[in-house]
Amino acid sequence: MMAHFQDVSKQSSLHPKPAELVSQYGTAGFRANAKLLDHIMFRMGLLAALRSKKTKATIGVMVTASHNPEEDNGVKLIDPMGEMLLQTWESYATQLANAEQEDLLTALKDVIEKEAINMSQEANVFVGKDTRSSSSSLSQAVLDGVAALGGHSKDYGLVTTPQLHYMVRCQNTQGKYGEATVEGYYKKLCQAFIQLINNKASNCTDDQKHLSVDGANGIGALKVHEMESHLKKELLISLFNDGSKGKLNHQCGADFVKVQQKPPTGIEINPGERGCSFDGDADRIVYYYTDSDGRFHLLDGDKIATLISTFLKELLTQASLDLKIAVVQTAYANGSSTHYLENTMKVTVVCTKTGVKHLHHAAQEFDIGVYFEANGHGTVLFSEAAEEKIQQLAENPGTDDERKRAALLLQNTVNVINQTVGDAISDMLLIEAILAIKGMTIQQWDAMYTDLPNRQLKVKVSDRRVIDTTDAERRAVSPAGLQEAIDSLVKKYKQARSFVRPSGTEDVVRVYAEAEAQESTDALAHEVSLAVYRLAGGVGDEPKPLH
Ligand code: NG1
Ligand code: ZN
Repeated sequence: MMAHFQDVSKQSSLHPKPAELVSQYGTAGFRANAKLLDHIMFRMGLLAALRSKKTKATIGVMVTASHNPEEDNGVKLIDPMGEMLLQTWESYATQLANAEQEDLLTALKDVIEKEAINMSQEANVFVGKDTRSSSSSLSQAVLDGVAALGGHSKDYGLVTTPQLHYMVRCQNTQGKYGEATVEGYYKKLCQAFIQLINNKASNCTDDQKHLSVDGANGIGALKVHEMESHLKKELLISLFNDGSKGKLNHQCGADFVKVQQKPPTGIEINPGERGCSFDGDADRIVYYYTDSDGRFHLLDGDKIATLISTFLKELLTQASLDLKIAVVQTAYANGSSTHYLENTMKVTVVCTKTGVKHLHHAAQEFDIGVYFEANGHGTVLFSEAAEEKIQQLAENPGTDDERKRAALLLQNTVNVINQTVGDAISDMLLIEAILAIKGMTIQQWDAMYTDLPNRQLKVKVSDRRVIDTTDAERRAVSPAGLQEAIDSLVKKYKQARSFVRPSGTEDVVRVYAEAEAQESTDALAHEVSLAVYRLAGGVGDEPKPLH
């Protein structure tokens, strides 16, 4: 045991912490300029080894900063079932990351003691990285950290975030979830996709099978390309922003498209054709098309959740299966989507705080939990009991044809979905299958409900922690007077709603507004930004009106 700590001391001096740097394990792990992350990576290697010893299972470490600019990087840990790291361990992550060089061993021993970790237990860690130029040396730092505690690691190299989550779950279920290889991932998803597509409404023309994909110049592009041969020409993909020339996430990718509400650069797409954008680590997806008047239409995470839950609900009815389905959203969900889900579709809707872990946990409370952030991160969770019921029905020789067809469709839907985390590739395959089965165009999908105009803005303040929120972040409890100010601004407009919260991934306060018309939405977003600037310690220039 002492030998381990000697190794840690020796190795950690090769990954020194810049003095006085303070970092926090936020909404999606650590994220910062890549130059500030080497020590954190090493220490997350250490922490992953400890987490593995504690859980007696394989743990994942993904090196990525998702939709952030190329210069940034980040790291997140993956728990045994492919889920986000347990919340109590997030504070250990923060403690380890912030320990000054000479205090690292004390911080490490503190975790070991608090968690009563048996240090003679084996440790196994899977490591993956995105395509950022900094990712190679940073993932090496993670591997060094695992090795310093005598842990074993497997380096998956370039993979999407959800692929690494999938690997971890496969490994810890002894292959029950699938084979823990990239090939195994394509096989599982594509087989299910092909089986689903066999139920399509009519013979699809090549036009209907065609989809333009914006790979955000990131890892998703490489992986879509790798997967193509498994699709047996049932989906014809034109890949744009594949990383061969453009910069990662620059003027492209899911975050750009969602926030700017316009198509990415570098994509060619005719009016009416379907396009979609991944983010930098391929755990988010949004769809879009341009109509014959040249108007851009975005189908975000809310539209995706609506399409998927409608499909599942229809199948449950056809299969006469009594399973409780719910949709989990955040405050960023468009008000129209919530209204449609509750009043037209009559499904339960739950609102949680921003951050996938919150949505994931809420979704686990139901037989079938569909969760999506408006930005396109989401998936579907099936309880074990739900999966069993579906399987029994599919395999029961007494089941009549209609029920059997629905049960088989449900079974293949379960298999095409990555239940560990939101997955752009898996979501794309499911959406394409649903559209084909229902014989639905993207315009028809878009017409399920009409989004309220909405706007997201950022305000810089000197310390964003002065803003505290409640009610799933829909109301601010501090600083004094801010919520009252927002309330009176909202009252000025029809169908209006607005809220503010400190970002967990950027040093800004986010402002969200929606209202009856785009102009009033933009005015409201601006007025609320001003209120934040004035009441929460804004820095730099005062926010300017949008028009
Ligand atoms: P923050 O920066 O906390 O708003 C953003 C997204 C989250 C989530 C995380 C992690 C919005 C408004 N926020 O968090 O939904 O995806 O990044 O990537 O989209
Ligand atoms: Zn991402």
